[in-house]
Amino acid sequence: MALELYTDPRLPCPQRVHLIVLELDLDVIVHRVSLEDGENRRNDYIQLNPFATLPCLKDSTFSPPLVVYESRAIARFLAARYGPQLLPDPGNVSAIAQFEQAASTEVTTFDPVANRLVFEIIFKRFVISIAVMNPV
Ligand SMILES: N[C@@H](CCC(=O)N[C@@H](CS)C(=O)NCC(=O)O)C(=O)O
Repeated sequence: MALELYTDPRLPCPQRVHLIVLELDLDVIVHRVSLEDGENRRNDYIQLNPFATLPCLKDSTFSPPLVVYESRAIARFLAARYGPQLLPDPGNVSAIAQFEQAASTEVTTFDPVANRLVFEIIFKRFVISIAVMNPV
């Protein structure tokens, strides 16, 4: 049980991590966490990720096991640990600058717009149906 991923592969943030898991052909135990059933708000999951969001990774090759949440942080960690060929050479500052530029553009320019569109077009109806099924 070296690598365990807490996820729902249908969702966009977890998909960032699934992409790199596939790219590196990593052997990962997948724990599906249902947002619909509130499994992300259970105590055992909050212990792993206090923000109660997906995805979350546990790497038991560390002692104590390393737990990482935030999809981009997980992706970068997996690359650094298991696929450094995906990252710029640490001695090549211009390659690092271009990598960071692209990563920053994704977070600050692309994602805020794309995320909202994906929510409006795809996920809003699910959120509304969950709220209807589970009134406060
Ligand atoms: N910035 C975080 C966002 C994580 C996030 O919001 N994940 C969504 C699924 S795409 C989630 O778990 N939402 C449940 C909630 O906010 O209660 C990341 O990239 O991992």
